Amino acid sequence: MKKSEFPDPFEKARESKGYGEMNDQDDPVTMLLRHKDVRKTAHNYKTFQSGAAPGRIVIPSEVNIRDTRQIPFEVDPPVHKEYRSIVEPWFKRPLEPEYQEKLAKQIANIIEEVLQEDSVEVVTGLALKLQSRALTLLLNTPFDESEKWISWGTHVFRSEGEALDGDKANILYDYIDAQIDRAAKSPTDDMYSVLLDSEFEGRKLTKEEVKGVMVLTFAGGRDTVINAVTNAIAYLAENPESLERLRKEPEITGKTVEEMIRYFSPLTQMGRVVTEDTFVCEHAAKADTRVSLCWASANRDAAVFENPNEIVMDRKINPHVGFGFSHHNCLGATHARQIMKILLQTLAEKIGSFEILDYEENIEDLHHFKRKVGFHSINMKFNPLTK
Ligand code: EMZ
Repeated sequence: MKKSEFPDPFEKARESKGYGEMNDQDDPVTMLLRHKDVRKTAHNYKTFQSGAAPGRIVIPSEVNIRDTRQIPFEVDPPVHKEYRSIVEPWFKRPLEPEYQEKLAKQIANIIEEVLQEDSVEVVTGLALKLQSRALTLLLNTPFDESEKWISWGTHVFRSEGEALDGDKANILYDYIDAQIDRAAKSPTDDMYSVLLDSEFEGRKLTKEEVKGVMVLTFAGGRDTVINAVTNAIAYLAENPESLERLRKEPEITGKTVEEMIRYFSPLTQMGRVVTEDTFVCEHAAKADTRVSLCWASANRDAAVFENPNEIVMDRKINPHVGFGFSHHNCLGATHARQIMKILLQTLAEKIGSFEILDYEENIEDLHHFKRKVGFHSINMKFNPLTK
C-alpha cells in the first residue's frame, strides 16, 4: 500500500446495514455511515442536538475535561444562528486579498525554510508551524504568539496518542482567559477584542461566551489542519504526476483541495445527542444516547462518489461533507481552504520532488474500525524545482 493511501474502514458496514457502533468512555455511539443519512440527520437538530453537555458531541467525549460550551458549535437553532451571524464575517476575512497575500508569504517562507534542511519532520516541522502561524492571521494577533502555540504540540486536548489530557487543556484555557482579560483592559483589533465588543441579543458577549468561541477556534482547526497539510504533502510526494499537473493546470487547484478534503476527511465524525426515542437506519436510538455523523464514511459512499477510493483531482461534482453539513458546517472552512490552496500553489511553484524517508502512521481506534487519519511523524526531503 502506498504511504499516502487512506483505506476506507467503513465500506462493509456502510453497505450492509448503514451504521456502525463504538464505545467511547462508556457512552456508546451509533455511527451513521451513509451520505444520505448523515446529511438528513445533520439537518434534524430537534431530535439530534448539539447543545448537550459541553464536550459530549465530540468523539472521544470531552465532558471530563471541559465545562466551557464551544460557540456556535455546541448550540442549537434558533440561538445558534444569532451566535453564528456574529462570528461569520470575521471568519470570512480569508477571502480578502491582503489576508491571502500575508498567508502566501507565510507559506512561501516555511517552504523556503524546509528547502534549506537535509530533511524535515513534516508534522511538527512544517504543518504545525504553518497552522500556528496562519492562526495569527485568523485571530489578528502578533506573529510571535505562534511560537507559544507551536510549543503546545499538534492537539490542544491530547498528549501522546489518543488520551485526553486535562492538564494540557488547562494550559489553553488559562492562556485564553489571560488574553480575554488583556483585551478587556486594553482592546486592540484582534479577535478577542472584537468579540468582547460584539452585540448579542441586546447585550455584549460575556467573557465565558468569548472563551467558548476562542476554545473552538484553537481546538477545532488544529489537528484537522495539520493532518490535511501533512497528508496532501505525502500524497504529492508519492504522486509526482499530480504535482506536475498542478503546475500545468493551476485552474484545478480549488477542485483538488475539495477532493483532498473529501479523501482525507480530516475530521472522522461529529456526534449528536438524541433528544427522543427514535430510529436510525432501522436501529433503535434511545433518548439521551449518542449518534455520530461519520463524515469520513459518507465521503467514500459509492452511491454518491464514483471511484470513491481514488483522488480525482478535478472531480466535477463533489458534494463531500468533509467540512460537515447544514447549519453547523465548519466555521473555519474559508481559512482552511485558503491554506490548502496556497500550499498546493506554493509547492507546485517551488518543489521539484520529495522523498519520504520514514514515517509512523496515526491510526484512530474506533473500536470495530481502525481509521488512518494521518501521520504521527513523517520525515521527508524536499528538492527544489530547477527550471
Ligand atoms: C472541538 C472539535 C470541533 C473539540 C469541528 O470540530 O474539534 C476537536 O478537535 C476539539 O477537540 O473540542 O473543538
